[in-house]
Amino acid sequence: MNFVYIMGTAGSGKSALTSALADRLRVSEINVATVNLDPGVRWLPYSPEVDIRDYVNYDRMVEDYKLGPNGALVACVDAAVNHVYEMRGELERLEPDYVLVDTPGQMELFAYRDSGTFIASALSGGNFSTIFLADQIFLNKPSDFVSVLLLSYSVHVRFRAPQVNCVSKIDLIPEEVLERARLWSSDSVTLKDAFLSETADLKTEISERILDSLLDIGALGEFIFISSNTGEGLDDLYAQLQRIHTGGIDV
Ligand SMILES: Nc1nc2c(ncn2[C@@H]2O[C@H](COP(=O)(O)OP(=O)(O)OP(=O)(O)O)[C@@H](O)[C@H]2O)c(=O)[nH]1
Ligand SMILES: [Mg+2]
Repeated sequence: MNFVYIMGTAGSGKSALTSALADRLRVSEINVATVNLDPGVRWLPYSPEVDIRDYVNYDRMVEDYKLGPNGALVACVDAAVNHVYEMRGELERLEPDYVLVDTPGQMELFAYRDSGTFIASALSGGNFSTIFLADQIFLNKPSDFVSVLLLSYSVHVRFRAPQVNCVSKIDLIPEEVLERARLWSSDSVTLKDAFLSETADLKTEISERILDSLLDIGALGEFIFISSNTGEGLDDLYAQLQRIHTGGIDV
């Protein structure tokens, strides 16, 4: 079982990608299972084989402990730690090649808390990669794109797993914006020039050092531009996952 954790900014399209990527893998006759780890979600665009909502009850957390919306989500994810081996048992019975895991909307809930990294590791038995998904709105300015690098790198630091960075919803943006973003993501000199000309009036020196460090450590990596609505980029994403998990060979 190869696990892929789909993380990213709120509303970036994680659930839509879980659904679209599962469909794409099934076209290639790959046995896929999907997992929902968002305890608070009301509706999903797919039917998860394993669902955290079968193990923890968000509404009851709110009522019983008088918690706010985020406090209840935190409590649910913490409580789910006790059920991780039951969830794994459910998956083992299905014997999937790939398990796509949809994570909670509030990224920090899962990515920046120990219960999240514990669940990721225990559920997968350590065999997992991460997808970091950022909404296309982060392509408007170079500084927005740099903030995506910071966020995606922070996820990588937490999980220390092979990671694929993606920008979602590219069906919503004009071709020239997409082309400019492809350039930023593939050519660090272009990105740095664009970033410095935008931020000339801000704390440029600090920002430049941060960006230099990110580029030095390879945080730019490879970006895949996708749309779950049109399917664009999903072949590239699938190929990248195959390279990570099976050395490029079909499972
Ligand atoms: N146009 C377009 N809309 C998309 C795409 N992917 C997702 N959306 C829309 O974006 C909204 C959020 O999508 P979700 O899949 O729920 O995003 P999410 O990251 O799971 O959201 P949270 O779990 O609440 O953080 C929905 O209205 C989706 O229909 C896409 O590729 N193109
Ligand atoms: Mg979601």
